[in-house]
Amino acid sequence: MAILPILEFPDERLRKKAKPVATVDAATRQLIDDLLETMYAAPGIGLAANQVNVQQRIIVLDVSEEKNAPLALINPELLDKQGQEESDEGCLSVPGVYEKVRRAEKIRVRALDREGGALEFDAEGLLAVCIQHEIDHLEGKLFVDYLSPLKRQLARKKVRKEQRQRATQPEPTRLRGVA
Ligand code: GNR
Ligand code: NI
Repeated sequence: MAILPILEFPDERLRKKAKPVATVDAATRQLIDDLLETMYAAPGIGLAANQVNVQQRIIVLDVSEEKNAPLALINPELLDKQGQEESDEGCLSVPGVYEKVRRAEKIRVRALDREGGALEFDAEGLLAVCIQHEIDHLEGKLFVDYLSPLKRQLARKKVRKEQRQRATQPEPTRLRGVA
């Protein structure tokens, strides 16, 4: 297991479109374990592989209160979207920034699980928000792309400030999570 460094806005590597996973194997499962460890450590409720510079279509999530419901989705696709809802979002790649984003309220998702088996399910609430946020990452899209140019500029400044503060703070007191 390993905690991997998370890329931060405006890193251009976050803009690459991640590639479909051709075969789900032991290396895929190892990567999923590392993504989950990195997500829990941050702490966050979701993480996409390309946030740690792995350009594969894999996302992990855990929206449970107890942080005991890890979910890994490989090659996730949105089959259907219904309704609209606005909620506050944060992103581990845009530390310190929280803004309202409008997303579909209910979604139908198709993906492979960590054994390579086919999954299809409906999601709503925080899980639906998080899955849409993570699939956006796989497309090279960030939640700040939905904001006005002014707010995006402010987000950029805020990330720089966070990075500066982190550089002058002792490691154990670092708090970067957004969960
Ligand atoms: O930890 C996270 N919290 C969160 C809150 C509201 C909407 C989306 C998210 S995802 C985020 C982790 C992250 O950046 N995943 O890519
Ligand atoms: Ni994110």
